[in-house]
Amino acid sequence: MLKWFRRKFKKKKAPPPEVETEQPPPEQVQELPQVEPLEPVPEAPPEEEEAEKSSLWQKFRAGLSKTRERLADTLGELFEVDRLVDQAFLEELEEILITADIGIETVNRLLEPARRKITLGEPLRTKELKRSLREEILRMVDLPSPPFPPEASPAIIFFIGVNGVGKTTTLAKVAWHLEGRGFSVLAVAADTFRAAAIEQLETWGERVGFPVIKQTPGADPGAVVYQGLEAAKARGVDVVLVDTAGRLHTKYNLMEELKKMVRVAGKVIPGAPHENILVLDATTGQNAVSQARLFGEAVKLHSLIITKMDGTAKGGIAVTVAHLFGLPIRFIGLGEKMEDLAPFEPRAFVDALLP
Ligand SMILES: Nc1nc2c(ncn2[C@@H]2O[C@H](COP(=O)(O)OP(=O)(O)OP(=O)(O)O)[C@@H](O)[C@H]2O)c(=O)[nH]1
Ligand SMILES: [Mg+2]
Repeated sequence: MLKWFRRKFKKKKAPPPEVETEQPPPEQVQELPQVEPLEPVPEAPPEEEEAEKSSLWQKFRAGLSKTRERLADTLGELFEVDRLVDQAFLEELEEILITADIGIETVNRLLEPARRKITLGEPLRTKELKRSLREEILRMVDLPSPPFPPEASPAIIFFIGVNGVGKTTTLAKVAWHLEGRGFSVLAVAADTFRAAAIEQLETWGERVGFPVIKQTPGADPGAVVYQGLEAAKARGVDVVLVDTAGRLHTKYNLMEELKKMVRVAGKVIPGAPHENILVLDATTGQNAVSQARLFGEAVKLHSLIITKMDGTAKGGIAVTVAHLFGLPIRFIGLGEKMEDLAPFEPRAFVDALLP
């Protein structure tokens, strides 16, 4: 837990003030159910990090309020009375989990041990089932994740995903987050497909304060990546964030374009890109699974960012994709502003899903 905060990182400048001052409205705080205390952190982090951590933690929990209201509350009713689990109980539980967009395959996997017990006529109490469900979901989302940003200089990160999932916005949020942690950031406008895409990234660059390497609309995205990475080397930048086009994942040539960008990056900086983040929109539901499959066939994916968690009660898709593809979730998107991004916290996430 909270490995992200424990990691030592360079501090060149103070984090943006909003991180420390932002608090959810008081009524939201009151609505939050009790959570288990955080695991003890071996070395006490400085006060500044402690405040930041607590603010991000609150943000994470507040952003998942829709999922919590719908799922945890419904499950709370189901599990309210401790009794023996029967077939009807399992069916109801299955339906609720599927409604939250935990895919059928994952739900089957979650409920399989309970089904086996019932079939064998072994007694199983709802309390026990609830505990094992929580443990299993936690295991599915608490995947080992290497440091973020990757330990390379410069570290090259690609933002990949279909149209409108939030790649460009998320890139800007990640830039803001990294700058707050003291890293210098440069963005590459490799979505040359639309002129508006380059402008959008530039606007974010001005707002957040990061330089953007761009070419004219319609330019070869591989050439922009080449130019961007050369610029990053020359300027001694810490992290390069590459915005890619919202390619239709069923169109062969667009996938080929993505593969080419990845190849170009590796030529300029051996080992790059160090992290390919698949950006998924939580509201798209099960379609996210086919997006992960298709992009994963084209390039190596390293991690996930799930956006628009603020707008949906279907946060369960995060469990499915992380579990099926073994991809750790780095952040979740909780709104449209640059500060609306929270590092993924497996335990808080499970707390939002389950009663
Ligand atoms: N509510 C909410 N909206 C978000 C979030 N992330 C992105 N958005 C919005 O989603 C819309 C699309 O975001 P973009 O960043 O342009 O998406 P994109 O993947 O870059 O889109 P293309 O460049 O067309 O492929 C914008 O209106 C964003 O403000 C989020 O976490 N929550
Ligand atoms: Mg975009």
